[in-house]
Amino acid sequence: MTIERNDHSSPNSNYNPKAIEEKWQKTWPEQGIDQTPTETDKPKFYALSMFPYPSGNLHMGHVRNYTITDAIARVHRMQGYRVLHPMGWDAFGLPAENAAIKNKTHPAKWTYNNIAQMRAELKRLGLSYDWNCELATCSPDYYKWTQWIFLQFLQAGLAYQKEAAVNWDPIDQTVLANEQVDSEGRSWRSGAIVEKKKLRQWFLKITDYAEELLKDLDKLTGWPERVKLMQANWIGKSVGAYLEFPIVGMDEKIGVFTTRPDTVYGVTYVVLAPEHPLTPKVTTPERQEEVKTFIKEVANQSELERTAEDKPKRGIPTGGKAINPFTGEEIPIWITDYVLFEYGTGAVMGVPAHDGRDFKFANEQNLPIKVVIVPPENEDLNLHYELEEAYTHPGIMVNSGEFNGSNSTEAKQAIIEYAEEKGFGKARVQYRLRDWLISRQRYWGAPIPVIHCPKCGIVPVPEQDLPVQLPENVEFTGRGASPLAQVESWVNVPCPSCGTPAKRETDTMDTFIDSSWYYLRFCDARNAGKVFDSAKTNDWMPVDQYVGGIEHAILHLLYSRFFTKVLRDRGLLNFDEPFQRLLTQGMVQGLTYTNPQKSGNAKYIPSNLVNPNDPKDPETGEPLEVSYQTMSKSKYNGVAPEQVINKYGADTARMFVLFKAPPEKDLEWDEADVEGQFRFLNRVWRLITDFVNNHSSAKVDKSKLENPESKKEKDLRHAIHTAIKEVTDDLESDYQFNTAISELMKLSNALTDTDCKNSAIYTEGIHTLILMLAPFAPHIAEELWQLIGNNESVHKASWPKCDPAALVTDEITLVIQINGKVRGTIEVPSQSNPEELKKYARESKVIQRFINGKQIKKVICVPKRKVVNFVIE
Ligand code: ANZ
Ligand code: ZN
Repeated sequence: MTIERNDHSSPNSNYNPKAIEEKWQKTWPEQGIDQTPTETDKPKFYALSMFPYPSGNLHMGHVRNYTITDAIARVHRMQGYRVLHPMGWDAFGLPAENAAIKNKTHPAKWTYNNIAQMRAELKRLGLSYDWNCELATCSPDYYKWTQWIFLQFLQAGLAYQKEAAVNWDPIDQTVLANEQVDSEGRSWRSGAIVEKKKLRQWFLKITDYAEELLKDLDKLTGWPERVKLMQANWIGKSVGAYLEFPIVGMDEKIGVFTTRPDTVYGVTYVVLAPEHPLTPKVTTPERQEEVKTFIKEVANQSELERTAEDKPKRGIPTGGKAINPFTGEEIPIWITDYVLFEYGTGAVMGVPAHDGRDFKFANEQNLPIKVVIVPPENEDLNLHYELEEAYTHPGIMVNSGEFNGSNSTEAKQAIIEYAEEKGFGKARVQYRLRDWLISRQRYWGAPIPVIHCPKCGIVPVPEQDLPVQLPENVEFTGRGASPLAQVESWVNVPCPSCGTPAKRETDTMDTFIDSSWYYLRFCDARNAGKVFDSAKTNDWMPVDQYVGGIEHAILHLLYSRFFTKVLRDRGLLNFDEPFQRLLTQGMVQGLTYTNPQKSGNAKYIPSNLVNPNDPKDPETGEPLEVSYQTMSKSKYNGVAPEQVINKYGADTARMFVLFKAPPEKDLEWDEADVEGQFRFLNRVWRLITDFVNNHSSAKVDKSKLENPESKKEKDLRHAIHTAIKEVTDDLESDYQFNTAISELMKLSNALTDTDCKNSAIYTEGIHTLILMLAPFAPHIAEELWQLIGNNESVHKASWPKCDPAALVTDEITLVIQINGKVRGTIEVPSQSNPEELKKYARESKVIQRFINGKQIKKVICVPKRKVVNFVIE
C-alpha cells in the first residue's frame, strides 16, 4: 500500500496540521483502519464513550470524553487486542420537540441535522470509530428493538400500569422519574419546581432487582468507589421489621415498617401518611373536616418539602386510636406530612425518645415521650429522666417488659421472633428504590407498543407489527397529553387479538430506556432480524472500559445494569454486569468573569469584553472576580472545539486535554498550555523531518541494538526503554495520560540532545517516539511514520516493548556491612531495587565468607547510601 505524499509533508516543510489531518481523515476510512476486526483469535477489548444527545454542537466536555476513550482504544489495538469502538446518538428527547414548537421544523429533521453536524465535528477530531456500527435511537430500525425489549419486560411481568401521584413538570408539561428531580425538587431539564399529579402511568419493576443491583456492586472492582456508593444509597436497603398495630373499634390493622423494633415499647403514637387509605377510616366524625383540609394542603407539597430537615413537622390527630400489641396500651393515630405514602407501608410507629424527628414532633405537639433504651453506663438512670434530645444509639433496654436489661442491638432479632410467634409482625427488608416510571406524554420517543382493547384489556403489539412507527403529521403544541393522542388515524386500530376497535397507547418511553441497551446493539448494530445476535453480544460484552460523566452515576448506569440483568434472565445474555471498568472524567472548566456586586444572581461577563490584566465590568466599571468554572453557555466561559481545531489542529487539542490533567480530575482550559502542546508537536515534527533528511532508514537493525558501542549509545537506549516502560505503566495504571505525555516529552528531548544520531539506536528512538505518540496525536504520528519510510499505517503497528536489559545503564558500588561495620564492596546494576540489592549482597563472596554458618537475623538496606547491613548473632 503506497500513499501519495503531497507538498505539505515534504521533509522540508513546516508542521501543517490542517493538511495532514484532512488527508488522513480521508485516507483511513478508505483503508478501513478503524473497522472492527472479525477475526477472533485475539483478546477482545470494548471501549465505549457514553453516547451524546445530538444537541447540535460538540462542546469541550465531549472532546475530552471522546479523546480519552479514543486513546484507550488505540493503545489496545497496538497492544494486540481486537477492539470495538463505536459511536451513536441518544437521539430521542424533549429538546427536539421544543425546537419543533419554536421553529416549526419536524423533530426528526432537527435531530438528523444536528447529528450530521456533530458527526462531521467528531470526524475532525480523528476519533477511531467504526462508523459501520453507528446508530441513532430515534431511527425505526433501532426503536423497533426498544419496543421489542419493552414487550420482553411486559411478558416477564416487569412492566405494568398503575395510577400514581407523579412528578409533573409544569414547564415541559410532562411526567418525570424520581431520578429526574434534583435535590431542590426541580426538573433536571427545565428547572421548574416539580408538582404532584395523579395519572395512569407505565412502570418497570426495577425493585424486583434491588437486591442484586446492590449486591453486584461488589463485582464492579473497576468502578470509582464514589459511584458505587451513590448507587448503594439510591437503592437504600434498610433491614428491620414489619409490625401491625390493631385499630381500636375496627378489624383492620396499621402495618408499619421500622428499622428499630427494639424501641417498640416506647411507641407513644402511630402516624399514617395523609394519603393512606386508612386515614379517612380511622378519623372520627368530628375531625373529618380538619383532616380533609390537611390532606389537601399536603398533596401540593413535593416530597422534598415534606421531608426537609430544617422544616417544622406538621401533623394533626385523627381522633382514632390504635393498640401497641407489645404493651396493650392505647395510643393516638396521627397524620403528618413527613410520613411518605410511597415508602415502606406509608405508616410509622412514633418513638420520640429514640428518633430525632419523632422527638421534635412530640415536643411540638405535646405527645408523651417514653424512654426504653438507656446508654450502657446509665443503666440505673431509667424511667422518666428528662431527655434533651432523642437517644438514638444502641444501649440497654428498660421499660420493655421481658426484654428489660437486654442489649438493644441484640434484642432486635428477639423482638422480631416474638412478634412472629404472636402473629403481629415479621422481619422485613425495605428498599428506597421505587419502580421506574417510564411513560411520557410526549411525541419524540419510542411509542409504548401496546393496544388498549375494550374487551381484552392491554394487548401487546405482535412482534411482526413492530416497530410501532411515529406518525409524521403531528401538531406540536407543547400542551397536555401526548401529541400522538390527537392523530386519530394512528390511535384507532383493531385489537390484534379479537379485532374489536381499540386504541393505541399514546405515551412514549422515557429516553433513558433507549440508552439502557444501546451498548448491546453496538455489538451487532446492523441486525435487521433480531435485537442482536446473542453470540456476538456475549463475545464483545461486557464493555471493558466505559467513559463518561459523573452526572450519569445513578440514572443511566443503574438502568443499564437493570436491563442487562433482565435480558440475562430472558436468556439473551450470559453475563451479569454491563460495564467492567468505569472512568468518570472530570469537567472542563473555563476562565470565568463574574460581577459579584449584583445582588441575587451573579452576573457573568463574556471574556471578549474583559481586559484580562484589569478585569472590570464593561457596563459599570466594577472589578470582576476571576475563577475557573465548568464551561457553559450561561457563564460565557466556553471554548468552541472548532475554533481550537482551526487554529492548532485536532492533534494539539487532543494532546492538550490528555496532558493538562489526569482524566478523572477537572481540567482548566488554558490557551498557553494549548500552545505548549502545539510547540511540542512542532518540535517532534522538526526532530523527525531532520532525521529523514539525514538518515531515513525505516528499518531498525536489531543486531546493533543489543550491544551499544559507547556509553552515550547506552544512555540513549536507556532513555528510550525507560520511556517505553513509563508510558506503558502510566497507561496501565488508570490511564494517566498526563504523565505518559510528559514521558514522551522527555524522550523527545533525549533524542534532540543526543550525539549519536547516526546509530541504529537513534533510529529505534525515533520509531518509539512516533509509535507512542500515535494513540494521542494520531494524524501527525501517521504522517511521520510514513515519512520515515513505512508503508503500513502506524495504527496497525505494535506497541513498543521494553527491553529490561536496556534499563540497566551502568553499575554502582554497594557497601556491605555486618553489624554496622564495613566488610567490603561489590558492583551491582544501578537500577536495582532494595530487594535486588539485598539479594546481590547476600550472594556476594564478601558475605559468604564472613557469615560462615552464622544465622542472619535481619538485612537492612539503605538504597540512598547504597549500603546493605547484615545483622548477625
Ligand atoms: C420507629 C423508629 C424508632 C424508627 C427509632 C427509627 C428510629 P430508613 O433507614 O430510611 O429505612 N419510616 C418508615 N416508613 C416511613 C415513611 N413512609 N415515611 C417516613 N418515615 C418512615 O428509615 C426507616 C425508619 O424511617 C423507620 O424506623 C421509621 O421510623 C421511618 F428510634 O420506626 B422508625
Ligand atoms: Zn381485543
